[in-house]
Amino acid sequence: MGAGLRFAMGFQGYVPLLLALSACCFLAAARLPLVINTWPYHDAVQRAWDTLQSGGSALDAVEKGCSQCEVDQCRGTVGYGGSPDEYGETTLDAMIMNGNTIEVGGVGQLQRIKSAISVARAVMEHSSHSLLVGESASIFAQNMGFLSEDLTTNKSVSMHLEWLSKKCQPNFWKNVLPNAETSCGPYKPMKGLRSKKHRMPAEMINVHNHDTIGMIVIDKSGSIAAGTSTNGLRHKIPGRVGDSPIAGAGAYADSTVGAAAATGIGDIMMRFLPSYQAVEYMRFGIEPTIACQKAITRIQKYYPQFFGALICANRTGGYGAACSKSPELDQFHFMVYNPLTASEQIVDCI
Ligand code: SD4
Repeated sequence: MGAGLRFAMGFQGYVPLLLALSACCFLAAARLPLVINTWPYHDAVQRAWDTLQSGGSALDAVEKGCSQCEVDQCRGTVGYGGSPDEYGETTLDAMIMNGNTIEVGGVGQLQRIKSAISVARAVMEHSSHSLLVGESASIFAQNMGFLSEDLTTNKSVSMHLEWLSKKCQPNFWKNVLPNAETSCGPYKPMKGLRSKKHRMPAEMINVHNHDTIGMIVIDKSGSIAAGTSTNGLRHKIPGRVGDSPIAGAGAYADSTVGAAAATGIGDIMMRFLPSYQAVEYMRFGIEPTIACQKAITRIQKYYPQFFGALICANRTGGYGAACSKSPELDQFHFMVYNPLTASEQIVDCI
C-alpha cells in the first residue's frame, strides 16, 4: 500500500482491515495445527500429529507420518514389497517440501532403501539438488547412512510371477511389436500407424493398488510442509518415475498460501502440475475445496475419467479435497487432524 493511500485511509480506514486480519488470525489459531493426508491412513496421521505434539516441526511431522505408511506398507502401495515393476523389483518415489523456504527433496525409482521419504529429506538437507533418481539415488542414500536391503517380499514375488504367467498382462506399452496386449517383451517400436489410445490398464487403476500417501502439515507457527511416498504403479516399466516425487505434481507447499498433495494416475496427473495449480488458486483467495476441484477439472478436460484425487489446505487451516469420478472411484477418503477434529472424511467425486 502506497504512503499516499495509507494517509488518505486515516485510522478509520484501517478498522475493517484490522478486523479482517484479527478474524483471520483467530480462525487460524482455532484450526491449527493441521495434519491432512490422502486415504484413510489412521496410523500415519496419528504419527504426524504426535510428532507435532511432542514439539516436532511441520517437516518432521510429514516425514514421520509418511514413514509410518512406509513401515506399514499402507495398502501395498507405499513402502517395500508392493507394486513390483516388470523385473519384479519394488522401487520407491517420495518427496518432501518446505513451504517456508520452497526447498524440495525428492527421490525417484529408489532401489533397495525402505525409508524413501527420509532419503528425500536428506536430498533436501544435504544437497543442493531437488531430485535424485535410480541407482545413484540409492548410493546417495547409503552414503547418508541408510541401510541397503532387498525390498521384495513373498507377496511381491507372487504378484510378479502371476503377471508373467498371464503373458505380462496388464502392462504399460503401446505401439510396439510384438503386440503388448497379448505378449511379453522385449518389444520394438511399431512403425507406421500409431494408436492414440492412452494405454492405462483398468485393472491397475483402482483403490486397491493406487493409494499413495500425500500429506500436508501446518504447525502452530504457520510453517507448512508437504510430502508423498509411494511404490508407484504395479508392473511399471523399469525406470518409470511417477508424479509423487515431482514438486508441483505430487505435492507443493508455500507457507504464505497453503499446500496440496495428489494421488492417482501419475503419468497423467504430472502433466498438469495439479498440486502447484491448486496452491495458485488458493493464492488468489479461492477456498481449498474449490481449488482442489478446479485443479481436477483442468485434467478432466483432457482425460474425463482419470483416476485421481487432491487434498488442499490454506494457511489459516481451511482444508478440502476433490476427486475425479471414474468407474473405479466415486468417493475419496482422507484424514484430518486439527484442534477441532480427528477424523476420516469423505468427498464425492466430481
Ligand atoms: C504414481 N501417483 O506413481 C502415484 C500412484 C498413486 O495412489 O498415487 N497411487 O503414479
